[in-house]
Amino acid sequence: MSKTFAKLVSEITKRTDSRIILALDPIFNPYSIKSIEERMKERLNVSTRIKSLLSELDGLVAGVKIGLPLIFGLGMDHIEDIISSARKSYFFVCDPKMADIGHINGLEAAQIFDIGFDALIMHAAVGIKGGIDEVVDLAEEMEKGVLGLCAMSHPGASEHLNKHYNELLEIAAAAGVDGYVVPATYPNLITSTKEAHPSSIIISPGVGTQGAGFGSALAAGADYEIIGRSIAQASAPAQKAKEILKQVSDMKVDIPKIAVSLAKNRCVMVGEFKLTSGLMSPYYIDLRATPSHQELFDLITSAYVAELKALGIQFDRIAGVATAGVPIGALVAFKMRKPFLYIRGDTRTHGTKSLLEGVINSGESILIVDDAATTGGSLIKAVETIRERGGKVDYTMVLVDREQGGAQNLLKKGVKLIALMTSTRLIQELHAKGLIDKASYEKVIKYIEESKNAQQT
Ligand code: BMP
Repeated sequence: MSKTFAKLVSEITKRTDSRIILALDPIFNPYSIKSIEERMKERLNVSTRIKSLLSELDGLVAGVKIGLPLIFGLGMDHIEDIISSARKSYFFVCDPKMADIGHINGLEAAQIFDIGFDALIMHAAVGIKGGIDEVVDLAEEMEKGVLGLCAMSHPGASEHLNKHYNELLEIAAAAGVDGYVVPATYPNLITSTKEAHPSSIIISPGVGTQGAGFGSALAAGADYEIIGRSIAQASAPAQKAKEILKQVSDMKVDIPKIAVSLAKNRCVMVGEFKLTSGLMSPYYIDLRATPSHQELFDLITSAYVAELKALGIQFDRIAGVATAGVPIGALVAFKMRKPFLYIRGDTRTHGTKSLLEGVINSGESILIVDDAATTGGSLIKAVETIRERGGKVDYTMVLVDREQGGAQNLLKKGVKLIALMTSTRLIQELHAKGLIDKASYEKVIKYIEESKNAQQT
């Protein structure tokens, strides 16, 4: 772990307030030019253009990632020159996707670090002993960073590499890397990685040209989005970067801020609580009072909106589930300019005896909103009620997934659960902010893990 790299990254990010890492992969093949003299001139031209691009993007982008195409094309001397010309504005990550024996990795890493790169990316698949270890040791000695790659963004990554994600992540973590490259096209991997390694840096490629939405990886828990072609090949790169930053800031889901506000307003508590199911729990989440706390209510409902936009989910109406899901869903629907309806907690004994209040037209797609999911029982009841009335349900959404089988039970009904955070993440944030003590933290995490395991048996 390099404290210097982490400090550099955090200083630059604070100054720029940008979560973008620019991937510099210009379309450039000097070897198509036969004259060596002309080739050298072209290298100089490209290098000058890159320096001017970096000065144009100063303040809009936090880091720059340079991979093998540009290193091959320009040669390391030009790369060194580019880095030194923009040293104060960015952190520089080399992306050789290193995957050799330790000795060779070490030879490459020494050159990469010597010319000024702050960190490099390497495949976790080579393993620690005689693989990653030499690079991590060298990085520590030279105060540089190592980012482990355990999954990739392209579709073929799911054929083999991404199936082994958890094993590879364990290897990279045990090797002592500073962070991980986690694809934006597989957002669940980002969320689980952030949960397992909250203080590691997560950088995510795959947004923009490869299909994931700008801001989607950040919403899933990444620290940075790696963006290449969408910015570098835009006709006005700085303008494009500004547009992306605006889009990302509109979609910002500030989990730590929400967690703190929930605790301060006593919407999440640790202690001994009896749940609706009769089971005891060492923590309690109750969002019924959130409308009484204006700032928190606004923060939460905007987070639902931001996440829905980040995920690009399309629907016709929002249905809230009584009780807490009604005010939350109503405000989310209002903010998104969608019609709202709600599912009652009990059947009325008079009038229409309907569980559903509001309007659904047959075939419309309905997003169901609630505050938290435990086993998913009330959400499933809502799904069934809406389906009986001719509505289509593909998604349900909550602020907190208590990780007690809700997502799995809903999936059995063909419905996906979108959760802004898991209870593990919520408790981690509260512990990190000093709002719960170590003993309570450990007790709650143990309870969550045990109830997860109970679901699996
Ligand atoms: P673009 O935004 O133009 O698709 O660029 C993505 C960048 O991220 C490229 O430099 C690529 O090498 C890198 N990358 C990726 O796309 N997927 C991965 O899984 C890992 C990467 O490093």
